[in-house]
Amino acid sequence: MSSSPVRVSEEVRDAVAEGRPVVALESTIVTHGLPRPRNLAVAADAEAALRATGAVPATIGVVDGRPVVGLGADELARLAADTDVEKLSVRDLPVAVARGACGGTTVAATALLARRAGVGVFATCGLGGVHRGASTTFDESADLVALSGVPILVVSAGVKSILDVPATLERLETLNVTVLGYRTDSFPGFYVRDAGVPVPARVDTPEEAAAVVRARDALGLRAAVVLANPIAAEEQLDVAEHRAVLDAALTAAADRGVVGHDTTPFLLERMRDATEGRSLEVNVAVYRGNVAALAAAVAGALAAPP
Ligand code: PSU
Ligand code: MN
Repeated sequence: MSSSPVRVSEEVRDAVAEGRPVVALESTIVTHGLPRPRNLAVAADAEAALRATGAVPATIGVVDGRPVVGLGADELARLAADTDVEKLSVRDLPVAVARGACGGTTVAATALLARRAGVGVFATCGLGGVHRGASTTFDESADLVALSGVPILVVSAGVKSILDVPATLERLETLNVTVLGYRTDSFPGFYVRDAGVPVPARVDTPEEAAAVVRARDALGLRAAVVLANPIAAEEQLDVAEHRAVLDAALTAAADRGVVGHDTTPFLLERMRDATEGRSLEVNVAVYRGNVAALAAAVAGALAAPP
C-alpha cells in the first residue's frame, strides 16, 4: 500500500479525532490574494482569532511537494514570503507533488484536502466563480465543480463582484451546491452587502446552518454547503463608488486586452488603486468576519450534540 503524500498536523488530527471544532483556511489568499507583507499578518490574525474562540485552525498549503493540513507558523511564513510560489487548484496538485513544489491552495484544492482530513468547516474570503464573458472563454473557476463533490461547509462573502454573479449562482444550482444567506435574503457582492441576486435559502443562526449540514449528511448528499456572509453595513464600500470603480476597471481590462488568469489580479489592483486602498481593507474585514465571527461558531455548533 502506498502511503499518502498528505501530512495532517498532530494538533488537527487530535482535534478531529476528539470531535473538537476545526476550521480549514486556504493559502492562495496568502500567496496570491493579498499583498506582502500584509498577507502573513492577515493569515496569522485569522489563526489567532480562531484559537481565541477555542477552535483549531487548519491552514492548508503545499510545502516542498507535500500537501499539509495544519501548516506550522514557519511553513506559513515561508509560503507568504516566497514570490515564486505557485497557485494550486486540484488539477495542479499532482504536478506540485511530483515536482516537490510549494504552493498556495485554492478553495477547490483546500476543500478537498480539508475534507479528506475530516475537517467539515472552511472559511475564505470569496469563492472563485464564472468570469464575465465565460460563454465564449469558458473561464469558470474549478472551485465550483470541486464544491459539487466535497461535503464541506464553506463560509464566504459570496464571490467578488468582478465575476458574473448571477451566472455563478446558476452554476452552483446546476452543481447541486446548497447556498445559504446568513441573515440576508440577497447574495453578497463581497465588497458590498448585496449583489442584486436573491439567495435560495436563508439562515439566521450558526445552529440553523449546522442543522442544514446535518440534514445534507443524513440524506447522503456529497456537495458543499456555501454559507454566504455579507460584510457589515458600516464596513462595505460605498455602493455608488463600488459600481464606478468596478466599471472603470472592467473597461481598462477590455481596452488593454487583459484576459485569462491575469484578469483577477489586474482588476483587484485597479480597484485597490482607485479606492486608495479601501478595497483591500474591505477584503481584510470580510475575512475577519467570515473566519472568527461565523465559521468558528458553525464549527462549534457542529461539534456540539444537536
Ligand atoms: N477570490 C478572491 N481572492 C482570491 C481568490 C478568490 O477574492 O485570492 C482565490 C481563491 O483561492 C480561489 C481562487 O479559490 O482564487 C480561484 O481562482 P480561479 O478563478 O483561477 O479558479
Ligand atoms: Mn480561471
